[in-house]
Amino acid sequence: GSLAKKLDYYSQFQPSSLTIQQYLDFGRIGTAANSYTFLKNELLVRLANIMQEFTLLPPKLLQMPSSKMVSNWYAESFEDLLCFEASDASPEQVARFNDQLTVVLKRHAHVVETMAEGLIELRESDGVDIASEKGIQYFLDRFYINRISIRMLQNQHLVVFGNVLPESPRHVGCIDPACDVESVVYDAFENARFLCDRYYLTSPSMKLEMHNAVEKGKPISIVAVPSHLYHMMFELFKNAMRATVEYHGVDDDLPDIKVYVVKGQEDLSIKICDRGGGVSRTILERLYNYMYSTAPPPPRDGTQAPLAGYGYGLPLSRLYARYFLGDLFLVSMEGHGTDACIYLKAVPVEASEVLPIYSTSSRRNLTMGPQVADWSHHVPGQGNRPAQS
Ligand code: W6P
Repeated sequence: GSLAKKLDYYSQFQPSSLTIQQYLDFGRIGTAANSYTFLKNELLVRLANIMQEFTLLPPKLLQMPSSKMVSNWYAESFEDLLCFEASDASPEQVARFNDQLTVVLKRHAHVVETMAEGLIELRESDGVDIASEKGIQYFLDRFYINRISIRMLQNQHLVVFGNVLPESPRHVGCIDPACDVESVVYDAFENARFLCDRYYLTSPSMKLEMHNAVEKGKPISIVAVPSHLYHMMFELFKNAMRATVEYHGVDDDLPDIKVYVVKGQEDLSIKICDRGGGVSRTILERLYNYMYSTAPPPPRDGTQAPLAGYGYGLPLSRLYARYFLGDLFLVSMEGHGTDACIYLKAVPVEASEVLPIYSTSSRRNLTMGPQVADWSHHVPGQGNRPAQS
């Protein structure tokens, strides 16, 4: 139909990735009309690119009711925004567009939970083979970073040109041009500690060291989306606290969680070190795995949910870091503890959006069947198998 034609059309274009500096400049000197003209096209491009990839998911997953629901939300939003394709940038159209964006944001509010239900449905219906699992992992990383980017564009427009209020007068949309890293760290720590105390009746303390290697002795501030940084820190603190309390026991003195924040010429680096006994590399790998980490939601019957459920917190935190060309790593020593590192671009013109592009190589990554091993090693329980062609 005509929707499929439009999808084909818009998915031919690559998304235009913006730097955090461009978001900032546009929020300061841009006009509602310009923002509208850019957005109505860019949102269709970003939606179309990921909708094409959606169709390449394993058929079994696509048939699940939850996946169908999510896919329908994307189709509805794509259609809703297509209505503005040919219209001018008059104040009336811009106002209508803003109302539409609000509807779209709300429609997609529970995409992550709903996709997770799809994975549970899939796992319960039958086992998932390794190839589909790899495809799903590859897809979800791209799908969620695409979603982060679309919500960023919409939020930014609605705060700057619509009637959504900014967090503070300093904010430009959801960007803080002078984000005070120390206060975000304390805020995340205190809130994680509150949950930890409530659950275990104890919690470790934090020792924080700040080092500004660029402007010596000055507080560390960067241009950033504070909610993204908070999300990552809160997640890492919950995990570090859980490991610490569970490893040492609620009756023992708990070793501090050590945090280092360093601002260099290029990178803002944050390291969170716990002495919670660490995890093996086998388990560490699983912490980022959507399929492994998909547990039924915590009980809503008054029994307390665990502090850190290893839900999607870690894989999503890594996507928040990667979104503007940063990254997140976990380094663990089984028997000792874990270091979590976040890197963010310290220079706003270098912090550019990382966006998935629909292409032949993404198609290949999603649809390739199981590959024959090209490294030999012993797989426990399988013995030595005859070589495959
Ligand atoms: C652990 C496992 C983990 C994940 C993320 C952050 C910290 C930690 N500590 O033992």
